[in-house]
Parts: sequence; structure tokens; C-alpha cells
Amino acid sequence: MSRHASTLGKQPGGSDDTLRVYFALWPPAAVAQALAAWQRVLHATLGGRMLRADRLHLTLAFIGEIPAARLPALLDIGAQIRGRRSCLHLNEAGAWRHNRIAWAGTRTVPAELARLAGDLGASLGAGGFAVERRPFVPHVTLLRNVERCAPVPGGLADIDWPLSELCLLRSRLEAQGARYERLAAWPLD
Ligand code: 2AM
Repeated sequence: MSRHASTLGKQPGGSDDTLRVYFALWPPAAVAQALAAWQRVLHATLGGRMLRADRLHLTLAFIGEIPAARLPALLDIGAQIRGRRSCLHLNEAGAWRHNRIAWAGTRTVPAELARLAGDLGASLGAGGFAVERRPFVPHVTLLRNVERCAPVPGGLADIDWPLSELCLLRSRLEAQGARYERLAAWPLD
């Protein structure tokens, strides 16, 4: 645990009694760059705000605000999950009207990824963490506050993302958008 304690330093103007946290998959740099190319194409059609390429990720389980004292329980859950490596084939993009995001996703969710998200949700629920009941729809948010939900342009080159580790992130909300801090990561088998 002490390995992670340094991530909880006091922030100017903020409290560290609680943390806003989520489990996610973080893309390697080459995948993030390929996603940034999709982002530019989508932005030209849909408008909105582009997320920074180094903040693009795929959320597996959003937990939200927890007391800092609950962090060890989350770290235990992350350490005990036995996720399998797989390759995520990003071959679909779109925009959702309800939350005005544009995203990258897939028509073929790897079974290993669906199982990882399911196991994580089950462990979080068993551990007393509030988990979303919505079905898992893996997506990488590329744009926020899109101005229109028009069909997205074709011709985006598919992206293969080798999934190799599970990450626990802290989200800090700032004027320029959310800033993410990696709290821990566990390799997939
Ligand atoms: P999104 O990209 O689809 O908005 C960190 O906030 C991450 O957690 C984001 O990628 C976000 O997904 C996801 N998330 C899921 N549910 C959320 C919620 N209720 N509030 C904020 N973020 C949420």
C-alpha cells in the first residue's frame, strides 16, 4: 500500500479526504496517436472539444468519489482480477446525442475484454462499491460537447490496440478539463 500513498499528497485548494476514481485501459502511444487522427477527422464534421491525446482511454468501471480510506480495498480488487490479454480492434466511430460525445469503438468486443469488465463490476459490487448497471459498451471518448450528431465520415483506418494492463486512475476536475493520475496498474495475463 505504501507504494501508492505518495499519490495522495495535498493539492492546493482541494481536499484529499475523497478521491474520484475509475478503472480503465490506457492505450500505448502509437494507438493514442492513431486515435488522435480519428479525432481530427471527427472534429471537422462534429465540432466540439478535442481531448488531449495523452488522456485518451477506455473506461472499464467508473466508481466516482470514494473516501481515501477505501483506496486499499480498490487496490486489492485490481490485484485480484485475473484479466486476459487480447487485441481490441477499433473499427467504428460515432457520436451520442444524450451526452454529446464522439467516440471510437468496435463492432467486435473481445470476449476477454467483456469478461474483464464483468469480473471487475462483480468484484466492485461485492466489495460494496457503487457500480453502473448500464451494459458495458467499450468506447474511447474523443470529443466532448459535439455541436451536431451527424453521421461520421468513412475512411478511418482501423486501429489494433493490444490490451496488456488494467489501470486504476484518479480524476481531478480542473478548469481545462479532467486531469488523470495513474494510481496503480496490473498486467493482464
Ligand atoms: P466517458 O468518456 O464516456 O464520458 C473518467 O471520468 C472516465 O469515466 C470517462 O472516460 C468517463 O466516460 C467515465 N465515466 C463513466 N461514467 C461516468 C460518470 N457518471 N461521471 C463521469 N465519468 C464517467
